[in-house]
Amino acid sequence: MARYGTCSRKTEETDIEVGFGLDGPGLMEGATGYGFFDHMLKELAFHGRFAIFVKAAGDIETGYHHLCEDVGICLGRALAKAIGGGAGLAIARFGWATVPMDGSLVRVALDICGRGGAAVDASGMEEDIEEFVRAFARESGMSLHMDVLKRDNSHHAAEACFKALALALRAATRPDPEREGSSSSKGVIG
Ligand SMILES: [Mn+2]
Repeated sequence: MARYGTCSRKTEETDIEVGFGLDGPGLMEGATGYGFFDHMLKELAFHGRFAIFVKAAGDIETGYHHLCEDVGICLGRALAKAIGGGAGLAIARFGWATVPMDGSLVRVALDICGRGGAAVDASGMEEDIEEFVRAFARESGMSLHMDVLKRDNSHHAAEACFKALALALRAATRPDPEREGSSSSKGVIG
């Protein structure tokens, strides 16, 4: 069964349709209308071997805050659907990665536990992009820790954040064939 989730959401500020697949092919299709953000989502898809689809329109005349946050809400919900609440296939659940990009170094650790939240110390990352990360973690139900340990410039720091997120999320969403049922000792994720 394909591990793929979708989400559509329309507000007075944005109109968004997304899809998130866990099993390849490592491509992002569509566009948000914010070139740098698209660059980051492509990195997330490529290094995570995910399928990300995004169709987004928004009030970018006000800046990119609403757009980034709302794409995060939608992709987070789509990811949660793709994982399926942990009711079916057991997943590794935890993932971590430390990723360099030139002079920047980022550490990400995450737990797909059903209790979404982000502790982000991402000096150098744009606030709008950080807002995406927070919404994505919250709505997908992952506990995410993301720390920029070193930064040379904001582009490299942000890109290393997304590459580290991709590798950690890829590891966490891999099926765990040695486990039957839930990935939690409680019997349910959440
Ligand atoms: Mn780049």
